[in-house]
Amino acid sequence: MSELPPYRRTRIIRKEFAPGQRILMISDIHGHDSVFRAVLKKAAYTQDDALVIVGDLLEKGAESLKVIRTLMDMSASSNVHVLLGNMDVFTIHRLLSDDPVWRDRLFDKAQDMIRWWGGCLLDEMCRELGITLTPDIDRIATVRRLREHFAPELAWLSQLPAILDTSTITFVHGGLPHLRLDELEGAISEPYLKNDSFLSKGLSFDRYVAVGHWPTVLYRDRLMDMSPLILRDRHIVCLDGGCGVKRSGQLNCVILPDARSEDFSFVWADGLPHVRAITEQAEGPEPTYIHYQDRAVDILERGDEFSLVRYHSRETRVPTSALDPDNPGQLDTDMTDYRLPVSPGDEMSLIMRCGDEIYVRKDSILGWYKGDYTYVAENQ
Ligand SMILES: [Mn+2]
Repeated sequence: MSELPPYRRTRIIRKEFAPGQRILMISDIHGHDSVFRAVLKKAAYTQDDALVIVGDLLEKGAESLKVIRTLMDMSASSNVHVLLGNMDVFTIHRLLSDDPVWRDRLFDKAQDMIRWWGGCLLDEMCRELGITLTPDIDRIATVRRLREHFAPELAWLSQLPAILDTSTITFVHGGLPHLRLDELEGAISEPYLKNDSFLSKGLSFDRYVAVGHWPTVLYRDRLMDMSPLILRDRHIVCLDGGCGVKRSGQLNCVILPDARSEDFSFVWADGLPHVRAITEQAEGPEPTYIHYQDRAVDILERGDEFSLVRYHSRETRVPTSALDPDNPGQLDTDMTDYRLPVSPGDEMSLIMRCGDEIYVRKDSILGWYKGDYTYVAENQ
């Protein structure tokens, strides 16, 4: 325990929001600076609002460095609170640890991250210094230069707390076993930051716990709904709309008019093109939701655009492009065949085209639309 660096220990900030102060909570920005700015705009954010960023600022996007600098600036205000997520701690540790295992992980993962997410913090930092990330790069010398040049950013990240505690809401990236926070303080924070499928643990609390980390869509069983989950009986708020983790994701911002209110609302933003429906579409039959954690299928008929598959005794169709080329019989993503109810004028985020249909998100719900549409000039 003694050699644990401070950023891996549970640090807790305690404070009270001012009466009448709006509270905005956002998690899992994951390197999406422009989407973060868009969601603040949609929320009509002002500096009088309390803003809580519930961890995972970094990676799975191409603007991690921008997110760090945006939040460094904003958190000069006492109304802005930024918390660590598991991805942030991993990234900081990879950059700051002298353990070669962690340093190698930083470099070994970089190319995959660039391929999957269009960038990674290491690459962004190198680019700013005019360094090209080649396979034979001198890792020790590179890290030394990055630590020196990005000392302010790394120092800021390293001092972020894991938990923000108030008398009505406690904020933490992953989840908590209980609210006796004194018992958690100073301990390794990883179980509270990387608390997978927190809701499934069945816990409830006597005041609200607001978490990110686990996309809410993973808790849903019928429709692929990315909106926040508000469980009033258990006092849990799940924020993560899957921004960065999946192309179909959205960045949610949950809003409370006052700390003593339970009148939750939310806005969201994404980086996708937006379209407006021209033709009506009736809702389809009972949809099949192929869950990410259970995405094995039997391929019955492979087509150019769509393929017919069997999933848990149901026949459904999936875009052929969603079949994992390296893993026959498995999708490389979650998927639904839901035909959305759509009225002329409805706005939707365009995720992909397949055949003469489009896969969209409308009102936080994923599904298919086969009709005429126009592009909305300005996203948001
Ligand atoms: Mn996370």
